[in-house]
Amino acid sequence: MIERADDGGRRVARGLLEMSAGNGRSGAQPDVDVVIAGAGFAGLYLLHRLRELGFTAKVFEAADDVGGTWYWNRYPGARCDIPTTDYTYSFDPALETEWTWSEKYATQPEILRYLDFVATKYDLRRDISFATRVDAARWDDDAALWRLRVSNGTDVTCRYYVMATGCLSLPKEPDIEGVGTFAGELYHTSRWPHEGVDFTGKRVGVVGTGSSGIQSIPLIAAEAAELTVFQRTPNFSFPAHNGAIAPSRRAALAADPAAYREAAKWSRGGIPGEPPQLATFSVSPEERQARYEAAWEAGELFEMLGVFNDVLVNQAANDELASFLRSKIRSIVADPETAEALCPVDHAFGTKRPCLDTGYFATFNLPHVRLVDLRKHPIRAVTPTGIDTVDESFELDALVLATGFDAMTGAIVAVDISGRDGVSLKEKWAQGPTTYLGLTTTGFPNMFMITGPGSPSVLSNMAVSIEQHVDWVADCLADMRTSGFDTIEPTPEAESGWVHHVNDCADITLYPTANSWYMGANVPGKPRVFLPYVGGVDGYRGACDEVVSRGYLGFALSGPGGEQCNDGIVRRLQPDVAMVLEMMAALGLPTMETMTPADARAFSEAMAAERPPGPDVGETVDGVLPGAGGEQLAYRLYRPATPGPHPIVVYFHGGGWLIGSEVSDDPLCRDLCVRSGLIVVSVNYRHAPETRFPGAADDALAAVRWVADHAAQLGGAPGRLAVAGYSAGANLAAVVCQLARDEGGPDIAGQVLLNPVTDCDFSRSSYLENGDDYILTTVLMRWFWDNYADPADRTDPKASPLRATDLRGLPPALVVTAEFDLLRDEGAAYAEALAAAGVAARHLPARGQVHTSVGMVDVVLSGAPVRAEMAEALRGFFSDAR
Ligand code: N01
Repeated sequence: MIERADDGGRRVARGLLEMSAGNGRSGAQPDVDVVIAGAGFAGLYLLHRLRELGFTAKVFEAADDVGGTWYWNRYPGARCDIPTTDYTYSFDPALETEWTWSEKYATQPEILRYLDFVATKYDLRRDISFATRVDAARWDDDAALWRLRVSNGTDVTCRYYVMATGCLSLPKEPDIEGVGTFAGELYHTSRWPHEGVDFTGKRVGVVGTGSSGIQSIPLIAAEAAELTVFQRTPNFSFPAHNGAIAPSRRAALAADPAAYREAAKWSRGGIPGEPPQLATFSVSPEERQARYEAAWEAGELFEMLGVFNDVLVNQAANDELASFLRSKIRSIVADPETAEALCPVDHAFGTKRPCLDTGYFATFNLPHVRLVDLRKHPIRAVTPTGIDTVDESFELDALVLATGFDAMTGAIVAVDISGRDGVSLKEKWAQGPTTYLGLTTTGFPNMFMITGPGSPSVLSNMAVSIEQHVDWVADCLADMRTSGFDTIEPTPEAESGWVHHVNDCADITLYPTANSWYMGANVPGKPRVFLPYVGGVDGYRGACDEVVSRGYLGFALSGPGGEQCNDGIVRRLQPDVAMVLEMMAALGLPTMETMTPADARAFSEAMAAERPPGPDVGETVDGVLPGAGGEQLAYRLYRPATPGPHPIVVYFHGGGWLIGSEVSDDPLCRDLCVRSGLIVVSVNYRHAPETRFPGAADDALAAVRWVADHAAQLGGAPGRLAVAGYSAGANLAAVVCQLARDEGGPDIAGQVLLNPVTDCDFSRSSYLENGDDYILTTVLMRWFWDNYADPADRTDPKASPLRATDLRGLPPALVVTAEFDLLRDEGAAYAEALAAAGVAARHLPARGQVHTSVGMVDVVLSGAPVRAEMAEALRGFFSDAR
């Protein structure tokens, strides 16, 4: 039964009100329940699952037999590069006992034999039409079914249409001039002749040095009389160390197969193992080197990608590993010029699919093997007799194109698919694919993709990801049948939320920096969007499961059983913010309002001691200045490394007027200083409850005046001053701007307010929505206010600047609000009120952030663009700033 959870999302459940005729349907019955395109790993398992569930299903497969990618890619050296113990079905324990893999990385023939064994064991072929393609698929809304045109001339109707067509199945169109004129033997690695090719005594050229090229080149070299490798982009590769299956892995699997498979399902990449904990520069250079060497010896992709936890997010960390890998290439390849040409330098390690090889680099030490660097010597054209580069002609008997695929979307849009209202999928995806969970796409009801764009797919162990998708689809169809639904379609909101999430995950990594097929960059004219989901197999499975447990969140369902739509977005927090919240929840930290102020301060300091320090600035200077009450207030000045004098930003820390000091937002102040190129002076102020309202506000004004008066002594530019602050500190910054306007200066050029407290009203929506779950809670905020100001004082504009009767003439402002912050709405209201009063005010909503996250420098990477805008705004207040 579909659980119809009430999650606060919009939900329409009409029960058994509308029978199929009432839905405007013709009541037509399809030929089969499900059509599956493709009989590879995905199509075979889906057929099996559907049969078990009692659905009728038909598979159409373009090839003459089962196998998918393993049917087509028969080039010499073709193997998987995920350990075969893991690159295997896990759905049937009996199957696992009946099949034993012979090597760490099985060959293509062995994997194809395995798929043949599976097809035979479950008698799958009787529902598969081979040598038959789905050419076109049209959704018939009246009949609520798909009408397919199939290459054998028949038309087929089905209720559900599933594309199990593979991520890397449509070869990229050869985009080398003259390739059709070549009179010798021409091969593409992914369309290799079944009878094999004998290169003995031949002059062979290979274009392409991705996984296919790197696997095949050593074996082609072993036969050919001459081999010329035409390389456009050198690739990172390291030895597969193929051989016997690692005893440790075999033992772990044998000890408890079910637990092993379960661990794979909840791992990052689909192979059991803990995510890396250590950062590259947290260990000594010697230990770093030792770990790199160990990963090199392990010969496993995920060992290298996860050798440290920051390889794919931190450029400096990536550079370090890339240098190690380049040093290995130089140590293997004898000719220094060839070695240099083989060293990848134009992309970060991992951002293009790295390769595992067997003797690839050493092949270039053979006397009959030559590398042509196409960056230096581009191909002019393929000729009937070989290849002409701009400066040389190569005579070839055979030419091998290892030039890759139109990845992830190519095979899907190769079918002429039209959905609701006749919209074609190709048109819908013209700017890049948009999906919900990589499984479905709005406007195309009852269509599913196995490992589609927006799912972990190619970044994971495909076998595990395929099983998860197949299980999700099969379970979904069974749930729908039980509940009387027969159409399912993702809502626009759910889809756009998922697209945001997929991009958010990619944007905090280095992946988008490379011209890779992950980005669609290998196919001329293909839109540049990051295609797979980088949030991990575990995180992804969690999201898919959650969608189901929340009553198919984000899907509209209908059928004889009525209609249902729990609209909503399954992942709304920025991925790194979610990670921080999970880690904090796991620590089970006490809440501050349960502590004394002294304990809360000590706790806060202890937490601050654990965070990354933030970037280096030119210098920091600690000093004191006189506060409003005669006490000395500590300050820390952050000076940029550039020559001054610079304008000055006076900054006020957060902490609910109770907690913190001039150094408590140290990483944020450093970051703002570096990004803006301005001096930042972070000033302490007297805290509540020892000093209640308006002590902090008076100190803030005194500090700003002192800094203005002493700008030259501080090395700053006199008369050029802005203010900034975070949370309660942003409240003080806003208040200071009002006081300076009304009480004789100084002149303030602008204000940047990060998640400001602007009002004492707790009834706004953001309090109701975000008051419990995101660190700054309603009870904590109440504790802050209670300690700071008497109820009668709280409406004073000096405490609640939003309540000022006149906001005209205030300095230009940037107000940042976090989406999941109870202060969000009062911040937005302040920006709006300022703008209404004629102030040049801009509101920057920080999507997916919480109150504390934007300031978490080097922890919450998704906060960086927000901080960049804050710095830009500060700089903009002094448009001629040096
Ligand atoms: O394709 P690729 P692939 N002129 O796109 C070059 C999986 N796989 O078939 O980088 C000159 O990686 C192109 O150069 P550039 C695996 O996920 C797995 O090798 O675009 N050169 C590149 O060097 C893999 O990533 C396994 O500058 C041209 C190469 O051709 C994915 O499939 C085995 C060119 C294409 O590399 C694709 O691998 C094989 C041109 N006009 C594949 N056009 C295993 O399991 C393209 N290139 C081990």
